[in-house]
Amino acid sequence: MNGFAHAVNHTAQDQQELDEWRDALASLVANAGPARARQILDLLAQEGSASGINWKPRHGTPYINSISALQQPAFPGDLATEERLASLVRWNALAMVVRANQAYGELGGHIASYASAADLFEVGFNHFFRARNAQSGGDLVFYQPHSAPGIYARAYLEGRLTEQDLAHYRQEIGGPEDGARGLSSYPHPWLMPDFWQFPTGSMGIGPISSIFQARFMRYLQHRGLQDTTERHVWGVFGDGEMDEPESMSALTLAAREGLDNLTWVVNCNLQRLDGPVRGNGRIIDELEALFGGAGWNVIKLVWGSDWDALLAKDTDGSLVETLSRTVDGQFQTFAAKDGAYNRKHFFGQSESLAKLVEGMSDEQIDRLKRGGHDMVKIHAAYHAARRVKGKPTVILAQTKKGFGMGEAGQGKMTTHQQKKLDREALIAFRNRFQLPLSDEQTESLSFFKPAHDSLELRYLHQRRNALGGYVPSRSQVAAPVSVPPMSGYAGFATAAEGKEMSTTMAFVRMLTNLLKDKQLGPRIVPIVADEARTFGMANLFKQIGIYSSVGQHYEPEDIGSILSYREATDGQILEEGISEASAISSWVAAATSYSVHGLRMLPFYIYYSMFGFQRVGDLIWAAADQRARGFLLGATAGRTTLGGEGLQHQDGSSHLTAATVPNCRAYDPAFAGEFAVILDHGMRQMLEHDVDEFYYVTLMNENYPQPSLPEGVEAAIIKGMYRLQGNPDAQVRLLGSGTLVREAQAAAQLLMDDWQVTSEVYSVTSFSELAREAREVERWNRLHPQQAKRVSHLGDCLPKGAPVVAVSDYVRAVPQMMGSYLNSSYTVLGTDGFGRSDTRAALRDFFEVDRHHIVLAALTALVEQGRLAPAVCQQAIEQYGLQVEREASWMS
Ligand SMILES: Cc1ncc(C[n+]2csc(CCOP(=O)(O)OP(=O)(O)O)c2C)c(N)n1
Repeated sequence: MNGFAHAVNHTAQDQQELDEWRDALASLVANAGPARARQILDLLAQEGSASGINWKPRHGTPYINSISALQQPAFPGDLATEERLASLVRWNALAMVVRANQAYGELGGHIASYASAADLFEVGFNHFFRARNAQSGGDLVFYQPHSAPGIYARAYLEGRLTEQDLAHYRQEIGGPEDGARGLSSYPHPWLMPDFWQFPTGSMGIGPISSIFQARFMRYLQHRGLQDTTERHVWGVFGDGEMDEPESMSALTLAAREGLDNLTWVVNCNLQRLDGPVRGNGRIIDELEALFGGAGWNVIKLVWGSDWDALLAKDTDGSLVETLSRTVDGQFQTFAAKDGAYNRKHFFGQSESLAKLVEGMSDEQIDRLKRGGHDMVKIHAAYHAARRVKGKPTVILAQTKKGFGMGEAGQGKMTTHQQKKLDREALIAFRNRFQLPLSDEQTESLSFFKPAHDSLELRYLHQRRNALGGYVPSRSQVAAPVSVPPMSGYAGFATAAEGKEMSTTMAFVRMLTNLLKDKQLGPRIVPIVADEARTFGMANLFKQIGIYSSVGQHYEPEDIGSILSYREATDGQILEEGISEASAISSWVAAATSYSVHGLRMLPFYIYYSMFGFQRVGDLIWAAADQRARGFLLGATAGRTTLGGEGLQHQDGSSHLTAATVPNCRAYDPAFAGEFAVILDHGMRQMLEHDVDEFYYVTLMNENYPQPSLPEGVEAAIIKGMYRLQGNPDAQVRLLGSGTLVREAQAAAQLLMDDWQVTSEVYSVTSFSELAREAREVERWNRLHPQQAKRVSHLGDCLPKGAPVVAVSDYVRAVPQMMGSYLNSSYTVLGTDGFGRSDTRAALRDFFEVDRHHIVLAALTALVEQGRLAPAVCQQAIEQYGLQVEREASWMS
């Protein structure tokens, strides 16, 4: 019985007509089957809109389960044992959080989220989540982050974590000191590299990542690199988490790509941190419409088995109708209150409702389960999801936040942050889940694990064996891929002999060459967010094709051209459209393939540098956590080099942010030859030497003559700087990075020609790498006062002596990060302030990073050292026509 039928006011005659139509549908389904019924409904829908009736189907169904009791398969497990196991996991998870907070109040942690998700996870662990092993690649599972205590508690029962480990939850520093593992607050592969695969702690990142992992499995399949047909991606996320733009932004892509290898379970406990997710509405309805509209298969898992009997008795539809108009804020209150309250305030709303529960005790009403707490219903939903073809599935599972925490937390506004339970609440929890614990064990929060040969543990291991092993588990075994010699693909750059090109052009040429390498070529994954043409990569469209799961169903407009837009199922380029969040998620999927699929891939994501760390910085941070390996190429880089594009496009800060990511190696090369060295080094580190780091390199669109690489500078380029010209006895030392090296070189010439000052010029390829090593050396020297002092590369290049002037196309803070490690006078010029559109020359004058300002800075430093007369600076200002009363770039 459908509650919506009652929305129309009608007479008895109308009712009869409605009943006839409904009976006709029922007999159609019974006699001709659901497929025929769907066909006829489709036809009616078409007629309904075509004939001017102007009818559209609602994007919603009544507030009941999508899978009826009749459709659900028999539960294949031992329900009682699984429920006992779930209760134990619940207890150990709770004990872990409460114990940690009793010992150290500041550690934090969550109980209520896992309490709501426990059954959703347990059914997955016992029946669906397959592990990777020698025979199969296994499933990928994204865990709701604040459910981590439950995942640890299960690993404890499985014998993968010890009691000592649990006792060191959120004590990642103290744990190892006590001979235990410290357990991360949330899933962090960086901190628990053999356990967690995917970082999900920042809301929204898990959802979008799971889509692109599922998509990448298809990519590997279609390109013939790996058979991923049997593997599945599972994601358990929060209903509040669905608020994040990242959670929602790739839903249509998942449907378009037909990702039936993806299932999301949205834990709809109707609460987020502060309160209800949609107090005045219903999040499940909203998500049903949204996912359904995007093309997903939607399974609503709203009510547990006990409701089946009530719904069967609901002959006048009043139960369904009442459920379908009760808002979430009210459902939360019902969750927080006992059976007597629910009898009075929910079932007491009408006579027919009250009748439904007449024979039930308050206790029984209290125990009426929501769908996400009923293993049989959960199993039915997962089972159906795994059988759907051609689209991803979302299971909207209604649960109670803090389920089983009783008065202390279930459905309470404050339950998210509840981490302490008093004696009474603990005993109530023990009783509620029938835990085999004495009062004393309960009060002292003892962890509990049944005997090794107990029915429970034998069952648990047997289930995991059947599913191929234990999850979560992260591996890092993948055969190395050898990198071809640089001379082959980058000889044109290392021996450029003054040929004009931009570093972006040089990159594209190197990439094109590398793609032809038999071993490495197929492992390369070029990724763009609708900017391939901007970076001169259109030639690759035809050469290697753009990946499309369906090929190309149209004749491209430019079919005759050698640059023709070619989509193909085995296409290599991932063209993600105008979504940097999608593109970086795709990059992460490829950059973690060595671990997730045991197959080393090499992704190059090239994008407008401004739309990287600034726009999707948190996704990059998660990539770092996940030990991603690949290249991020910030193109059209440099606040004064991009020219006309202006304030929102000119990047002056990405190198500052990149420097804060510990395993990101960031470079700002000036010349194509320098870039070749960085590319070669990075590829060897990641593909041959198994180092968990990734590379961020800025590329520019300014054309200029490219010098050949001087001999023997490779190691220095990687360390961050090398001498381009001049001698160590010069009066001043000039450092430039990126395109502004050329301004430094021009300034050296002016210093000599106009002021007879000698200078030494360095190309700084990475201020952050120089600073990192100098920091390390400084620390070592401080901690080893009696040993011979170490010297950093920076110290080697720039010993105490002549003044140093540095210039970059980034904010001053970038070169300043190495300032405290220098023993000489240090002046920094940079591009602080908002960018704006103009010519490069005008911009470099405006930001005071051009040759004239470098000369003035060098002369000023020499004056301050008493080596030149003060009047020299004034002369320079006049000679070069420098504006002295203009506001600073960061003020205007
Ligand atoms: C990007 C981001 N913003 C905020 C948070 C803080 N935070 C952690 S959990 C949470 C509420 C989650 O609610 P929901 O997704 O509904 O999950 P529940 O705990 O209710 O199952 C918030 C706001 C975060 N982790 N990440």
